[in-house]
Amino acid sequence: MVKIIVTRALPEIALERLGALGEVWVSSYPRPLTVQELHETAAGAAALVTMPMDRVDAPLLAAAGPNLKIVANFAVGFDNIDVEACAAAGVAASNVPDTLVETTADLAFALILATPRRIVEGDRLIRAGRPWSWSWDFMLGRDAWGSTLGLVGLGAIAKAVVRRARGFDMDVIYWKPERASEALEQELGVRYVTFDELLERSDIVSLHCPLTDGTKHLINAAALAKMQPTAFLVNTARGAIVDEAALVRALDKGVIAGAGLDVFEREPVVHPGLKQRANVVLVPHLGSATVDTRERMALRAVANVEAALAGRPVPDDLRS
Ligand code: 8YV
Repeated sequence: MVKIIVTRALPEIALERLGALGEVWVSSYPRPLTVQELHETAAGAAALVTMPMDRVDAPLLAAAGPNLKIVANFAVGFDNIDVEACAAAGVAASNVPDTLVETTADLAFALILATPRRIVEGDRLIRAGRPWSWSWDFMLGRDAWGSTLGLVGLGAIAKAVVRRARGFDMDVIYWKPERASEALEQELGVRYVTFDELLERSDIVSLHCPLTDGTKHLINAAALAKMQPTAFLVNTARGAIVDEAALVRALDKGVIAGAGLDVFEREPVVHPGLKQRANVVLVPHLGSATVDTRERMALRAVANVEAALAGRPVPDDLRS
């Protein structure tokens, strides 16, 4: 019987399907496996179902050994996977595209609304039992409707955000290294701008790019300084795209007006300077966290494992 390792619990429906393929070991730890645990449990495995916090690199592939056919990541982002090392080892590497687009766009939009409208801050005020009464200038925020929304990236999630932005009469501008086709820009009703223009013009900057060597700390002190003091930053992509220390300094100095963050540089650790600020909305990486979406993601990861173990082409193989 082949050995299948699942590094963190998954929906039962997915585990049942994996059970039909081989002997399944599922981590019961309420935390990611340590590197040592990951390497030890992977030994002899034919398939690894990994989470975004698991580092999949040459040492892990070596520790797993020659039986390994696939590393199936339970996430669309795959910055945790050294795809070249997988290719060199003849191991398929897959993600779960198309499974969480709308759900993550919902969360991004929730932050796009909640941050400028101070919704979480208001909730905290009431729960803390602090006195309040309506007055014309009580807890004024900024309009999200009709604002200029700047998207970094124009992938599937960004496009789903654009569709939502239409209903809020937003002017959507975007930047990514390679400009999209004119036809797509027209269809979506978005305008291409330079990175600097995006920072300068946006009322809300929302990040929708993968984490790569090129995007690590893309939003650094210099980038933040180009944003308007009334502007907000929203990140539902990956924490390390933002230099968190620089963001805290920018918030302290009023360089920008606030931030809505679903992802962090050193999850689950969150910079203490962010936790202290009322104008920051913090969400514990819930972008894809709905019942239906997590099931869909798990079943998609299982489908990749099924294909690899049957010797069929892996639908979401990331190797080019
Ligand atoms: C979570 C994500 O990481 O798919 C991704 O890349 O960031 C999220 O969906 C995933 O749900 C695992 O917790």
